[in-house]
Amino acid sequence: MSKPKVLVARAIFPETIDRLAQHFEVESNQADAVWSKAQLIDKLQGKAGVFTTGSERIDAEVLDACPDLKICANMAVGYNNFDTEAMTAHGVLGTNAPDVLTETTADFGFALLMATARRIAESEHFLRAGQWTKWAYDMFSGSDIHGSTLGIIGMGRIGQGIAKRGAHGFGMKVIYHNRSRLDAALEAECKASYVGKEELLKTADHVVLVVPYTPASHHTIGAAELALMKPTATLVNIARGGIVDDAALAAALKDKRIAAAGLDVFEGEPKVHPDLLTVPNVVLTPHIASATVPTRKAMADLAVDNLVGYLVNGKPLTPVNPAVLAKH
Ligand code: 8YV
Repeated sequence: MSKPKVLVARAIFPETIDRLAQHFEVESNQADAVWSKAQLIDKLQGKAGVFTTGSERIDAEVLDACPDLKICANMAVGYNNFDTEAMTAHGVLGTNAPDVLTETTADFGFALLMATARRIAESEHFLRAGQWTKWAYDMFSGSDIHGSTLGIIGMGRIGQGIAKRGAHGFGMKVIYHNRSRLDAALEAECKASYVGKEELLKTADHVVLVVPYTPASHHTIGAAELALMKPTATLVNIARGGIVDDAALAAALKDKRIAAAGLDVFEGEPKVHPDLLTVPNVVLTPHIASATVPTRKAMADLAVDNLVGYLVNGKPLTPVNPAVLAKH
């Protein structure tokens, strides 16, 4: 019997390709070409599965044009690149890569918070530019992390990881806002108190965003929300581009309406709003929150496990639209 065909849409670890090749006829993109939608559709012809990253949009147009497709396995916990409604309607399963990246991403969220509040990137640029000629009492004074109030918007697994780091490691008071309140045991574990969004924005010294991107979470932070924040506050976005109105944020940073921001994700990335590139009080990183070798390998492995689980054994591990399974 011939093996099912799968496409790997982006360059990935050679061992990931080797694992897939044990079960499938694999077409890969190790040259890491950036495909247009038409090219993706062309490559998907005859493929039963596709290994995607957050960069490949799977929507009704793709699905209509690829009738053989059965599963899209995302090497990402976020899956806003999937039109899950259209996928379910077409009987195409989507899977994501949760859990394996939680601690690594929480580490990074905390690192970005610290770099932002303590002005690490800005001061390093100053030093490299040869501008450090003498010490000064107010040179790059930032804001404290320890003992301050950490506000987390989006209290899923990664948000909880950041809460624990803040509360247990740095003695922070943790407040959070989420679609639904955590149960009492989890709140106690995270030492976190539930508050409304407005109260969080008004009282937090540091606001960290970890919400999934949906039409409802688009511009969770815009000009009105930034206006509620303390002028000394920092904002960190490790969630998705589009959760923050980047133009409004750039204006707020320029006018010092908030102290600083740390951004790992951007509206329309890899493009970055030009005004963000010119303000000094922002730390910018290229969507690397999950980027450690073991974690990226674990994410890739989980995507492979989902492809094998579904196409070979009929049992995917982490489906995002399980309604497709019920149809069988
Ligand atoms: C990925 C991410 O690296 O998991 C996610 O949702 O944002 C990142 O960890 C990125 O989406 C590429 O797949």
